[in-house]
Amino acid sequence: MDPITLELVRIDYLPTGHDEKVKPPAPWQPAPPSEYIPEAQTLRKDLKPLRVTQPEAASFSVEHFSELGRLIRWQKWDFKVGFNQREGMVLYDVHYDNKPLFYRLSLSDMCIPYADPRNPFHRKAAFDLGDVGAGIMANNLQLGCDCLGSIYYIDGVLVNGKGEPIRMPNVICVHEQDAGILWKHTNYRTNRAVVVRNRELVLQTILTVSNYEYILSFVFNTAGDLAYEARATGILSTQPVDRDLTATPHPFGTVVHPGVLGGFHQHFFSLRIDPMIAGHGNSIVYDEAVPIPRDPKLNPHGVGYTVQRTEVETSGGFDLDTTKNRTFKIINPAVHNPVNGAAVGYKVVVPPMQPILADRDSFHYRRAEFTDHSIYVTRYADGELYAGGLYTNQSRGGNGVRSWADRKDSLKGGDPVLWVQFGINHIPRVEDFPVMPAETLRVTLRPVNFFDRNPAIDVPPSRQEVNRSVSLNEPGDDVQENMNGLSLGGEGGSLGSCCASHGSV
Ligand SMILES: [Cu+2]
Repeated sequence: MDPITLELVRIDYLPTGHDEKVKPPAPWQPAPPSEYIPEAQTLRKDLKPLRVTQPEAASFSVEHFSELGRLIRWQKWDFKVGFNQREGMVLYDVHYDNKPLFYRLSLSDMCIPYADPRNPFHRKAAFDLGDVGAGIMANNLQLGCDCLGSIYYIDGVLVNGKGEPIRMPNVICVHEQDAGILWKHTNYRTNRAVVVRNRELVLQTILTVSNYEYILSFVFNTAGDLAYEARATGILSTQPVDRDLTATPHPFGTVVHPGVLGGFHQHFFSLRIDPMIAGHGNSIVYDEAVPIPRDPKLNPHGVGYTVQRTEVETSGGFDLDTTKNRTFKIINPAVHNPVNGAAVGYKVVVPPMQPILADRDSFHYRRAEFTDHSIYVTRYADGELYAGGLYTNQSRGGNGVRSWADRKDSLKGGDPVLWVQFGINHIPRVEDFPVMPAETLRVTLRPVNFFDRNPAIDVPPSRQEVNRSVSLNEPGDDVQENMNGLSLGGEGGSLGSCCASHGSV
């Protein structure tokens, strides 16, 4: 359609076979339904309630530092939370134990380029933040549904298409969760065990962009880790496919239901990290573990390896290398760890990602400037917040993190910004339909020689008096004594003592 004259210009018929040929229109062949709504299912009946209760309320506090601004304190962490139309949830001024860590953290963009090369599918490449907006598409999160336990909700205020302010209720939920064991040791001489559970603070937001959902969270723990988690769920973006084509695999997608093709596509997320590890003046380095050559005196058995550090001195794009355990770190070269003298830092634990498959001359590649490297490093510049550029809609490239990195700015004594790309190549499964179980990805920012010991050493150990867990074993079961959390007797304690107050039982 010509958007000015509103005239119909052309109708594109979809290719529905294995090649680019288009068949003439034919009567629709009805397909059986496949619904995700519970009313359409026979629901299983053997799932018992699992309730999250915090009888003394949650361990975090929230201060309003402005009408909309929130300052959250939890387990030595403090940070400010913002919310905007494009990025949704943003964190500012992140500290641990009053030590500065991050100036600003946000998801900067997303791109989902599709594999089908045929007209009109070749256009499919969604920029969920740049084209649509993670803030404006944020869900109104519901108690007991999207978040369990004791929840604090944060509203956002955005602007609608007429320039009027609109309140976006419950766009961020804040809660604690138990994430299994954080650390444990049993002294094998005394049998005394100490167990500390991994309590996490989660800030979650969910966006719906037509068919798809993204569940996006910042996750803090008591050991100084800050993770960014993305869960992809919702409904695949599908296209019609001929019903008689199931004998051979489709070259550009997976048949997920009769007549329904889930096209291959890549998901790319770009997390923007503006660091202030122990203050400003940070550097980006990567460490690699490499074998050392055989040497008759030093390495006669050929087993030796060491770690080599490379400083990123100019802006650019970088890749992981699992053969070298290449690990990117943000360090403060002016601040040294009191234990070993190393520059204090945080490492970036990023899952491996296949770079964009569209070729370098394609519009997918040119527009999605962040999809070709796991790491980009730029020198801070005002206005450079979004990895795909300011205007992704109909962009032709030339504005985004690849272009900024190409300036080859010196990072010496500078102000680096780290862009961490992660994602999946989504080859759909039948199990992804009619609604997809979440695919979860996590980037973790983890202290390296930042503290003078395990920062979670002072977290109170796990105790049955507090946790009040319940044994499901019947009296007389062989394992009953091990399960009750109380002393089994015996010399120097017991396996059971790990969870009871030491010395009191
Ligand atoms: Cu997908």
